[in-house]
Parts: sequence; structure tokens; C-alpha cells
Amino acid sequence: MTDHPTVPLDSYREYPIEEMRERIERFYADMARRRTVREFSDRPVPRDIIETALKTAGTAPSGANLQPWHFVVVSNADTKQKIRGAAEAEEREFYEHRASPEWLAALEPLGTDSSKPFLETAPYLIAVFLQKYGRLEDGRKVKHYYPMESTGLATGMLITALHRAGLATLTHTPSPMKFLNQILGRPVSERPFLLLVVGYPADDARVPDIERKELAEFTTFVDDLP
Ligand code: IYR
Repeated sequence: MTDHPTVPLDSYREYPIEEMRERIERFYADMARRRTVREFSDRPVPRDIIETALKTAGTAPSGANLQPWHFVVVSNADTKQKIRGAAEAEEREFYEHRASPEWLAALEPLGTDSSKPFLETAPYLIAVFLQKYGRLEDGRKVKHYYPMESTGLATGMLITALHRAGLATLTHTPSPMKFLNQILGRPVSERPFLLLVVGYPADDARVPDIERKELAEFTTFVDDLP
């Protein structure tokens, strides 16, 4: 290893195996209750909850620790209306022209269409941007490594944190999303990654009747070399 500054790993905690088991079971049971929601209440959510969830996202691992993400939190009605207008225009294009028959068939069980009222109803929209490159103080570009993977990890942790807090989310990806740079004033070095809709579910919210794969369907354990 090269000679670089280090600190002791004081933050690490080991648990007795039984406690480890209880912790992971409890966490899994809580995460398994998460559902993507498309019907939101307009009930306000305290801003500090959103801030702490974002701080959690900011703990994600990233390529060369360059943390190549930026989050824009929108709660302002005017901006939400602009985003809804632009997103619905893209979605109409998508559903009426761009989407292949296969893609539309895959979306059928979700019952989605080009109408996105939740973009105005939900108290918060969090626009996630991926920074293709960073900037030093003197203006020079800094290459980012694995920005997509890193931003995906941070977004996963954000969704997890918000769920743990008792909030519902929708990972929304109007495509293309370039309008978010313009509406939110983000530089060309940043690519919109997704738009996370955050709030309480509507009182009468319903969700698609869909299933998750079983562990054995998506996992292979290689215990012994064949
Ligand atoms: N962006 C569209 C279509 C859509 C695409 C996928 I992949 C989804 O999982 C859900 C929707 C929309 O938001 O309706």
C-alpha cells in the first residue's frame, strides 16, 4: 500500500451471531413491505426528514470516493407544475409513439399512462443528477469513475432511508429528462438520473398485484468448485 493518511476503523460494530440474525431479519421484513407508490397525499413532510435521508444517500460508496451525484429537492408548487408539464409531454410521446409494443406490454401490469398528477400532489420531488465530471476550484475538469453505478447506489440508499422513515417513493424516469437541467438550472456536466417522488401515500392508494422473484431465482451460491 502507498503511504496515505489513515484513521482507525472506530465506526465498525460486530454483533453476536444471534443478534446479527435478528437485525437482518427485521431489516428484511421492513424492506419487503416497500412498495412503489403512484398515488400520493399532499400532506406535508418535515424538511429535516428529507435532509437526513439525503445525508444517508451521501454515505454511499462511489468510484474513487468522488461522490458523483447531486440532488435537487423541489417542494415549490410552481416548479413542480413546470416539471409535471414537461414530463407529461415526454410521456405522451413515449406512450403514443416511442415505446415499442414489447415495452408497452411489459408496463401493462403496472397500469401506467402519460398522466402524472403525483408530480404536483406529492410534497417533494427529488431530482437525482449524475455528474459526468467534477470541477476543481480553478475550473479544471475532474474525471469521475463509475458515476452511474455510484449514483444508483446512492439513490438506492435514499429510497431505503425514506422507506425506513415511513415515507413512500416512486422512482420516476420520464425519458428523455433533459428538461430537468433547464428547469432546475443544472450544468451540462450533470445528467438527470431519475426523479424521485416522495410523500405519504394517498389514503386510498392501491398498488399493482405483482410479485418479487424468490431468492433461488435470482441468486446462485458457489460453495465448492465444481
Ligand atoms: N416513463 C414512463 C414509462 C415507464 C417505464 C418503466 I421501465 C416503468 O417501470 C414504469 C413506467 C412512465 O413513467 O409512465
